[in-house]
Amino acid sequence: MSILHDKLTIEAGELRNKRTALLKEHGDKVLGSVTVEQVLGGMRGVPALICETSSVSADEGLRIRNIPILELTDISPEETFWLLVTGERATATELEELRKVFAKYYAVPQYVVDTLKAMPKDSHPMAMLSVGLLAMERESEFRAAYDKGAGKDSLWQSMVNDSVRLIASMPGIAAAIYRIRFNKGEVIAPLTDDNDLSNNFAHMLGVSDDASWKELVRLYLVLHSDHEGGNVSAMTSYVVSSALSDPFYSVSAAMSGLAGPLHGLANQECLRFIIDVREQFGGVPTDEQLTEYTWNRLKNGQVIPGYGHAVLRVTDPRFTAFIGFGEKHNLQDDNVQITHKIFKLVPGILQEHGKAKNPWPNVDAASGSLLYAYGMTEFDFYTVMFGVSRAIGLCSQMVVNRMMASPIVRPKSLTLAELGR
Ligand code: CMX
Repeated sequence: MSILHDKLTIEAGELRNKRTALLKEHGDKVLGSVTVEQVLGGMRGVPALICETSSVSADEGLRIRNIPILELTDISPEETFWLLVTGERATATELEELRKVFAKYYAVPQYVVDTLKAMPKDSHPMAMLSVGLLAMERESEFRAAYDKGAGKDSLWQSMVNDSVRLIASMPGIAAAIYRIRFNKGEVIAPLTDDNDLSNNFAHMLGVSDDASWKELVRLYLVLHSDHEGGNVSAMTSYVVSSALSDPFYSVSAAMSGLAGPLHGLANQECLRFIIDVREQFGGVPTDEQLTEYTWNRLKNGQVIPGYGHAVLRVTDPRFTAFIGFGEKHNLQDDNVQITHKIFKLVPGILQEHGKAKNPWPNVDAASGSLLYAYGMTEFDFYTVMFGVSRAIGLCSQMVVNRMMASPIVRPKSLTLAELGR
């Protein structure tokens, strides 16, 4: 992947120098203290990770390389990858080159398709995604380079190659899962006359020929790509790859974390919630009906999917972008209307309920109703769409960490008795 290698070689040296200088000059500086509440509370807010690719603030949300996500809603997934990994906007020539390399890998190896076909018919699509990636691990150039004795300062190069291969293969793996798992007919081959990643993904899914469907797939892949380093999927791939496991292992593990209902599966759960509401009330409920329904759910100890966030304290800008897409394309079916009504009522209810620190919607609250509107009604699949996008950020973070020659992750654990003392 010479075009990226050329771009990143100087950067890799600079990153390693910066890291070494920080360690040497400030290695003993104290960043803060860790409270018992943080140890018992999922390490919330403990500053313990480096992430160069993106940041998430409580009052604004996602910035990719310091650019607010709402300023990036017109770019492609390829541009997103380039920006995440290099910190710069790609030129037209760089993008064209990158697309050519990606396009080599849109067709998924037959053994991966066969592996997916061999899985039981009731396998969760996310389990299939993790397995599909693990099956591809034998393709890893990173592992081959390590086995041949590549030094730690050069390993990032084979990690770039694996990342490109993995990101480019994800749409084909995901589309194959969609078609196999939901009896959609034969797996569809990639386009021969178009190198664009999201166009190929939209085509291989076989859901719709509408130009705005392609636009939604593109937007979806950009918006979910990265969300700094501390979320479950990013931290999982960071920890796994810190052991020098290659990107296929690391992203497969991250997908298993993304499959959790408190993380990526929330978009599936969100649409299930919307459909439950629609079925219960035979359409769009009144405000009173939805309020009562929401309270019953909360009293039952269930969360409202798509609402709340560990970091954000405002409406997720990615939710805003999806709502904007629905409005631009005049999507107004019952699910979309219920999504709007939930947004109108649920924040107030969650505030009154008084538990959630953030009553506002996250990215998952709107995306499902849009996919559904285009005919992708199998909501068990939605987290796979998320995963295809998130792999872009996970790989970018891993490449940058490998450029820095980051060490193996090994925090200290305590027993409850030790903590008590
Ligand atoms: N509905 C009901 N209760 C909620 C809630 C919601 N949407 N969000 C938070 N709460 C509750 C928590 O369950 C917690 O209750 P307990 O004290 O009984 O355990 C309390 O409010 C405090 O939680 P918090 O500090 O506000 O939120 P956390 O950082 O612990 O968790 C998150 C964040 C996202 C897991 C949580 O808001 C949630 O479960 N939301 C619904 C699921 C969801 O949308 N997940 C997707 C997140 C985006 C992503 O990662 O992809």
